[in-house]
Amino acid sequence: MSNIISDKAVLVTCGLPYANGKAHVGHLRTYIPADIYVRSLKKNLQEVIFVCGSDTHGTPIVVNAEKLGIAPKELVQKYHVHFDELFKKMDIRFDAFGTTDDATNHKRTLDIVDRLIEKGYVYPKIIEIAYCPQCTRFLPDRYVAGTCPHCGEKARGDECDQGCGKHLEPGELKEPLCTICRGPAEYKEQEHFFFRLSDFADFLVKHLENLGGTLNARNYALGWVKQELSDWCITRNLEWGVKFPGHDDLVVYVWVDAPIGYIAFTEQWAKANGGDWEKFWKGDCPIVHFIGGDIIYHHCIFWPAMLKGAEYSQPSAVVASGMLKIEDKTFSKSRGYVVWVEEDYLDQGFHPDLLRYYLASYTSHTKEVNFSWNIFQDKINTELVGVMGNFLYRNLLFAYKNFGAVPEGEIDPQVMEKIDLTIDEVKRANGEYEFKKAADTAMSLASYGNSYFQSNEPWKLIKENRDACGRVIKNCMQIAKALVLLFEPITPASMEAAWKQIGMDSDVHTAVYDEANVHVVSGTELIKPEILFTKIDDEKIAEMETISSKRVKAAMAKEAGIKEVEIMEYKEEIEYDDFAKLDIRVGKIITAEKIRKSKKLLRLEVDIGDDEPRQVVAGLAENYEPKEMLGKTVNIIVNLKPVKLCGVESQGMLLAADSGDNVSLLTTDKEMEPGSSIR
Ligand code: B3M
Ligand code: ZN
Repeated sequence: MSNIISDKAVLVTCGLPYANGKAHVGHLRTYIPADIYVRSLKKNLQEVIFVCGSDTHGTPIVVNAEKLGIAPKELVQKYHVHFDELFKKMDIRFDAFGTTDDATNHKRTLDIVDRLIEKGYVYPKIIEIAYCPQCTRFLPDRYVAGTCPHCGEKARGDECDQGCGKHLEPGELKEPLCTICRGPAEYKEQEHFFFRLSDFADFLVKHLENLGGTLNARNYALGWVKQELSDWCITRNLEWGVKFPGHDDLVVYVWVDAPIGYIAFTEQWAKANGGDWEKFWKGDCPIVHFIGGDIIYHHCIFWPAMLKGAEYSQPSAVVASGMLKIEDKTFSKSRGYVVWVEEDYLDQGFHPDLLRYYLASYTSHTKEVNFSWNIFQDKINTELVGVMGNFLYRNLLFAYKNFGAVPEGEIDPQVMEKIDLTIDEVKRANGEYEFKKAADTAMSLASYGNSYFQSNEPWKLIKENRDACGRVIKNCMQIAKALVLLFEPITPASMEAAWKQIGMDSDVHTAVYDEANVHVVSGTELIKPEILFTKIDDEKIAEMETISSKRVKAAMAKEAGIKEVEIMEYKEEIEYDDFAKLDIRVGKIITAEKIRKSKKLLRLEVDIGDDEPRQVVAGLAENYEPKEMLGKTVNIIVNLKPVKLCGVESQGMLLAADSGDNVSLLTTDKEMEPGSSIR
């Protein structure tokens, strides 16, 4: 795929996190490589602007706020701050980090939507929308759950998240269910607005054929365009969001205003820094989107069509990362398959650089990653500590102890050549979004350094030929300098420390790759080096594995439970008076026996505080042995009309909980007198 090498500035964006929950390692699978890419471009003398922000609209936010009983604004504010701080802690440095609820984004969205309307790309249409008769409201997107019409898996209103991954239009979901009250939903007609996506099919084919980035994004999208594009419903019945012009009861679909956030954040960056946002969005400076592999459709189909329709520039590249899984389950915070960045990682005392290295170097960017604490430990201990850290420390310590400064000597042309080749290779790999290859190549220079040190035996030379020893060490210092520059994009904080240790007083973050060609200066004083990376011990990893596997087990149990209650339909609403008609009392079982001729029925006598016990026939023979029922305190309805079951009169009914495969008699929390009333 083509490298974005440009004499113009490049805009890099990251998919916007929904501001409705905490950051997990799955998020970082996209943001860390994007940050590495940006740092690497800068090291290659490329001007880059890096923007992102919180996605604050849409039903993921409103549903969560509603469940928590707070206003959407309050929810998004909290998580916006969380993400902003967390990215800083992970050394992911955006030039702007806004929110899609900012005035800039409302304005930009309206501008684009108005323009699309003006140009005839938007039309009204009556469609069927899921509606909940219990909650008396329309159910957009995640307010409704059901079955995917394409693959039959459980799905959300707007996407088949556990099955085929397809985007779903309103009205497509089968067996709709309200996610708030869990009752059955129905479809009702309503007017909505559609974007003429189908008009853009030819444009999209051309656009995608020239699109840079990773092949997964381009090829999936080309496949979709070549099938068939249906027009796209761009309005929703919500109060929270960007109002659809002229319709106060409608907002635009979150996938309209969320990507427009990329433009708004560029505008905000421009305003704060005296920059020009139009050179990207109306000019020809390249735009590179980093996204998760699950939102390719939105970025490669909806988004470029919308931009084209409104006469804005389109993205040059879409870089889609493979998803992160935990124990083979797709990361999902709502479902509980998750490793939190804060409590499971940073708060456990792990350095941000370790996770950055692991995520960048574990596997190629487009592949799925199965998060594993063991592999994390192994990669850190053998590579970062064993190869890179080892080379820097042994060389720097030797230099510091024996020379106190960068020694005199010539730089070996072979060493220079190795450095040059490595840098070229790393630049190319990063430019091709091959972050694993870039990390491995950088690491190979550390291995080279170790062999160079080892084979030249400076610890022997220092006794025999101090000058020759100095020459070896000076060459090692040159290798170290190149290594620090190469690793700065991956492990920036550690390389800041390493840069000082090799005697450099400039800022390693703004230093460029070309500096690796500048010879280290003999006589530069050295400070006592410190160990940069330390091994992660087995106990810590065992502890982390326990936390993870407990969480996954709990999530699986929760999922299994949800399936059973989900299909329960709710009965119609009743008045209090209806309830008050029931006479329910506490009773104690004094007799229990099987009824002959029946598998299910038991004959019971229940003391309800009267002179005479009540005779009750209960369908509990498959759940209880008669003798285990004796003496139990129960709840009994005493004013049901008597009925005869298997020839035995039943003068009441016991209350029991029933989950489908389990039945449990209701009893009282404290010892209660027979005859006490229940209300
Ligand atoms: N907020 C998050 C997601 O679906 C969504 C991304 C928006 S990017 C414009 O992964
Ligand atoms: Zn409902």
